[in-house]
Amino acid sequence: MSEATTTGPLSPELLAKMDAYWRAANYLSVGQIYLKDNPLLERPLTLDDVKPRLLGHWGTTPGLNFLYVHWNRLIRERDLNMMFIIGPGHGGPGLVANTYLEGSYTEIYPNIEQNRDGMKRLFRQFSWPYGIPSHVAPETPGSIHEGGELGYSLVHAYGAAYDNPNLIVACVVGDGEAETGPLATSWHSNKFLNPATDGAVLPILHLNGYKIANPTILARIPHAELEQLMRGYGYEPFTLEGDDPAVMHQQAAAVFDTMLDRIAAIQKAARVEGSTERPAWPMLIMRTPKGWTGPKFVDGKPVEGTWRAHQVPLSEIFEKPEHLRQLDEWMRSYKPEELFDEKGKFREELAEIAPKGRLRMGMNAHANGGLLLKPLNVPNFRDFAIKIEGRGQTDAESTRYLGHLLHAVMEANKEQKNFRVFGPDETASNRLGDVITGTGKAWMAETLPVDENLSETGRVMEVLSEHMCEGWLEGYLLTGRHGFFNCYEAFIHIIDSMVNQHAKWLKVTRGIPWRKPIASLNYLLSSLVWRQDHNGFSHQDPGFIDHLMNKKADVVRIYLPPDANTLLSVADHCLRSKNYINLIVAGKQPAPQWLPIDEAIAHCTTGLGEWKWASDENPEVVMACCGDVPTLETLAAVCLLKDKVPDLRIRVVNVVDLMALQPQSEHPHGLPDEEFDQLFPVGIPVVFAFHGYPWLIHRLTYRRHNHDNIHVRGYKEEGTTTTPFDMCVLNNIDRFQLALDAITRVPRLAATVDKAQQWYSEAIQRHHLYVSENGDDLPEIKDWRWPQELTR
Ligand SMILES: Cc1ncc(C[n+]2csc(CCOP(=O)(O)OP(=O)(O)O)c2C)c(N)n1
Ligand SMILES: [Mg+2]
Repeated sequence: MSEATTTGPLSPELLAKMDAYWRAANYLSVGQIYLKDNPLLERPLTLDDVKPRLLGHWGTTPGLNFLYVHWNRLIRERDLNMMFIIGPGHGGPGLVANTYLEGSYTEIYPNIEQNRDGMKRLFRQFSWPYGIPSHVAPETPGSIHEGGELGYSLVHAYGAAYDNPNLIVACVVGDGEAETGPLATSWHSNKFLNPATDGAVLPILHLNGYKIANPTILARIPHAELEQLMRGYGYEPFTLEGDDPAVMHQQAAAVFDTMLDRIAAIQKAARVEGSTERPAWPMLIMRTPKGWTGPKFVDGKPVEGTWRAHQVPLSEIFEKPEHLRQLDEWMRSYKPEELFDEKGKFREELAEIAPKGRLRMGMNAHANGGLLLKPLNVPNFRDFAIKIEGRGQTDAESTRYLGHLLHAVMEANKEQKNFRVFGPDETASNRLGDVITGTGKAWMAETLPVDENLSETGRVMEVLSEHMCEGWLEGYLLTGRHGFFNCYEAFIHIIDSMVNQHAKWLKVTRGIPWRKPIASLNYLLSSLVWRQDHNGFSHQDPGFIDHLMNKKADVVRIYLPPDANTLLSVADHCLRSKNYINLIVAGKQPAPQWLPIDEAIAHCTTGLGEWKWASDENPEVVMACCGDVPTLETLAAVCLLKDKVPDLRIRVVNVVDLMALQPQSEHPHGLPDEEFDQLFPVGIPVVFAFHGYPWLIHRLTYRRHNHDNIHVRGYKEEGTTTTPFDMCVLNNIDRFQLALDAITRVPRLAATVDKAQQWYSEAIQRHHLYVSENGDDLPEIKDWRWPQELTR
């Protein structure tokens, strides 16, 4: 620290303590990366003290530690409710160090005591087999953001801040992270944040200049251009630049005081004076060296302030005695003897500058959202059911009924403000418009008379960025609220990677007793592959189901309700559930309605079952279906078969819960083998029409006794802008194909297969000619209804 007396808001005593606190955090961070013994450096370091594998990231860590100690001062002085989200989550040792220093780590993990032994264990466990991960993981107190996959810090921060008016979410954005698509767009989240009813996000662009091996773009454009960029995103940028700790502490304290005053003024204007202006929220550009306070040179090459500081700056400890010596010198430069007493306890006079109790960032309840989770009020979904008069006789847009329910959910939770609906500009298109009319859509930007339903208090969040929708929702859920994401089926893939990370988070938190369950992440996918009448091939991809299927069975649920009442039942279940990722795939186009509400509930409860009203006793073939269009085609195929082979005994089985197909050993929803065998008797052929890629059904049923007899039709990547039925024909999931499949698979009909093939070819030819000529499906296809006389 420079000897020069610096002026600023910090008294010399506080400045000295804050600097010591920062040194302690840096010391503990380096210790975690390197040491397995000798934590207080009570003797010269030897190779025996050093971990065999040096893993972790130093470069970003001192900057994070610097911020932490400054947040601590602000929390104490201003009594702030503050959370810290760290984009470069590889700075994990910093958060672990700080939560240890403030005491929250030991409270949660009592074996990591505040003494020499505890410190040794703290060091040893880091990046150690069965210890703790190198990143800001679910194991880290005070975190909701892992940060391993870069790009989502700012959306998570905003998601946490919405509807939390008293919360300040400090968010570090790595300057490399800032290059990612999701991060680049997430600055715009401020157009959706209402200073009157939401909390504040305090973004810090951590401009340490480098990524792993390259400079960052934002560090290599003129400062004025960077400021303009931030202004263009609607922020008021502040800058903190330098590397002399004493000067930097004073300047940081001054700039943070100003920024928090700005936040307070913005909130006062909105909350007391009734301003509805979109404010320019403060953000900080923090230009400090990467690997600040670390080794300046290693092997003659510059390290501090360069990309070489990214991971482990002295990496050849076992090969080069000079590295060991430098490590010893580096760690001693923090003066551990001034920071910890002879027992290894953090000195009282330093520890006391941290906030206490729940105000400590490691203990902030918002970062363990399950603690704050209030159950969602879900009105009785039966009240929104569609009345069924005759199977398949009425058409309805199933998702519209869900829209009614979501609207009611919104109303029922208006007071507790803990439910939002997210979507990339498709909520109305997905026929969920009812939910919008109630509360409006969040919007703090300009409005014009032509706009509809935009409101600064809107609770539907629409932005054309699946990343933002996903990230906001995750942040919202992780801080103890509820939500619902609706998206076109094909484009949900954009967030494949984000949902991976959320699934990992959920998996790990299940094994952490102090992390309380949070509300499930619920997706509705609509605008489905089979009905892309005006969009075509680019909009046809049901593969998100396959993607989610790879996740842990205890985290993922996938439902394909075939009509409105089953959709309502499934949605009710999902909205009430915890700690899952629920995927609901349901159509928005007018489609036949099959099940009265009571039957729908019973069907969804088992997840799959025989539709007795369409089935015969003692079946020779099982016609199985999953998804709304496959269900329609299957029932139409049954109808064709009844005409062609009147004595053929058919069983119709519908699957709502895809997971039920798996054996119980693979998934808790799996149907017991005996029940599966009753439904799909061994030796009886199954013609299975599936909404998605067909191979998934094989994967799920691979271990079932009758697997060899299961023949699946599904989407096989044949698509274009064509009629609904032609899409089925292109992918061989149409009624004619399914009927032919049944005839082909039933042994007693072997002699009729040739004739059936002939009939199939003629039917398909007729279809082709008609659609080519008329641009629409044959009336007998379009207007087909389940014949009432076939209902048992
Ligand atoms: C999406 C993604 N791409 C690539 C990586 C690999 N990676 C890890 S750290 C890093 C550099 C990060 O640089 P920056 O955000 O500036 O962080 P800092 O300099 O603070 O370490 C990269 C590319 C990643 N973790 N996530
Ligand atoms: Mg960087």
